[in-house]
Amino acid sequence: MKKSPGILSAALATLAAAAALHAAAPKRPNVLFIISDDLRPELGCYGADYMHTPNIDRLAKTGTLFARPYVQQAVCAATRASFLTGCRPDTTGVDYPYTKYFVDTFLKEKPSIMRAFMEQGYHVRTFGKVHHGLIEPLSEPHFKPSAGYYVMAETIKRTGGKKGDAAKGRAPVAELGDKPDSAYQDGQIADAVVETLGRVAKLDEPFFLAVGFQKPHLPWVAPKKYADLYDIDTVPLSPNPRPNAGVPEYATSHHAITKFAGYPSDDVTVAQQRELRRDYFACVSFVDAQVGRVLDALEKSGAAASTIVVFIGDHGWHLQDQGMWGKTTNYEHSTWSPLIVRAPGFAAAQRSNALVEYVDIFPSLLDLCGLAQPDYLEGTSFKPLLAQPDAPWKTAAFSQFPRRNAVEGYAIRTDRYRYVEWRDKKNGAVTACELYDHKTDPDEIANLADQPGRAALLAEMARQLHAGWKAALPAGVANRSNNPPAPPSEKLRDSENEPD
Ligand SMILES: [Ca+2]
Repeated sequence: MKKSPGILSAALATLAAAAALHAAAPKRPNVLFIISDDLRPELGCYGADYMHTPNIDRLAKTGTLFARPYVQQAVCAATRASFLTGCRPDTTGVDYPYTKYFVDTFLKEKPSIMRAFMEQGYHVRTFGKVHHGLIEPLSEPHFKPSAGYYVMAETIKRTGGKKGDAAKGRAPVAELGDKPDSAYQDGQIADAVVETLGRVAKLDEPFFLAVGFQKPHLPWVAPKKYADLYDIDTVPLSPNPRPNAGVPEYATSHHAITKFAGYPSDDVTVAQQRELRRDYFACVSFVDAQVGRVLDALEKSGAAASTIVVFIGDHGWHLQDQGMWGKTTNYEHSTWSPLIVRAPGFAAAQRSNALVEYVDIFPSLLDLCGLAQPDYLEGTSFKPLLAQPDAPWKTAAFSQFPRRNAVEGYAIRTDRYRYVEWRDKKNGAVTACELYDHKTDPDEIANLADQPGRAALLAEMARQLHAGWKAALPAGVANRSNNPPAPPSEKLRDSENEPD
């Protein structure tokens, strides 16, 4: 379009004024947002002393470890649609794959956290698996690794190197090769982040990098050196390896591992359990090493002191727990996933036992960066917990999981209990309840819902679940993440108080 000189010069003047304003304003903090796929909090810093996770542990030592974060729906697409938009699964409408409505309508009206930061002046790039099967146009192109799921020739020959082969029973559940990190997807992702950090740290505008490592999602493919960190004979076994008694079959329904070659659909032997757990742990240590490379590059870039680092999973996993190898439940093992936050200006080596939710991440990052908050967000900024980790906080965290066979489960985790209510999708009638007491049963083995003398407790749990997430917010926190507006400067306040 041809512009008249007058319009052009006016536009330039506006740009110049904006640039002057930008130069005068302090630069906002950068954000390095790291996601690890299917990562349960079985990490050194979460108390698993047999794990080799020195880099995530060192991040925790320099930031705040949230001991009890919960995801809203324990499967890749649903949890990502939720935490990337700051809305809960019933609002996004995403259960398994991203829906056309979510991509074409919802995300246009309610932008992802990446787009929200880009629209507020950040340089934004994504790497690997951030969304589930969606790549958004951002400040620079998304980085997709070129490595396949399997990297060794004999495996590739056997399976064609495609994940889809798992469904045909041809692909192995694990491949531990004598290969360098950069032969694997997550190694290539770390390479790209290291390169990008070196560039974007020099930009005038702040950066937001969303880094999606793809392990420890199945198949458990990683360099062999990470498996060698573990002595298979001492790999701990699940404390609750059998399905819970007295719960409906649909409480556990997903046996992801049985799609792969060589593993039975029912009883996995103790030797197999140790081997499988070791393979998962190897992938966790592999991701940990890539996190270390990224953190080192952040230090080297000179931007570490002005960068917020957030590390999360996307949901947990059952490693034989409740008889399951997979996710997609309303249990602790699926809904509990890590959250570590390091933000400039807050103390190091902190731990918060507050109940927080992944839906809180979006409003928290906007809050920490001083950015505008959309009014529809369904999470709550946990910034106050960085200042005071033991501040009174939410009374419950909410999760859900629908089953395709006509029931849906809604769960709350309170300080002491997990309560799950399964309902008929058509009429809402309660078909089953589960109640676990974490004070006496942290592994969620004994369902108390059918035991005598529990009626009052069950009624109270049901009341809290039905009251919903807004009723569980800390006192004094509105159902918006916004902190109160910043108080006026001292000078302004003084002048306002002066009598005329
Ligand atoms: Ca996942």
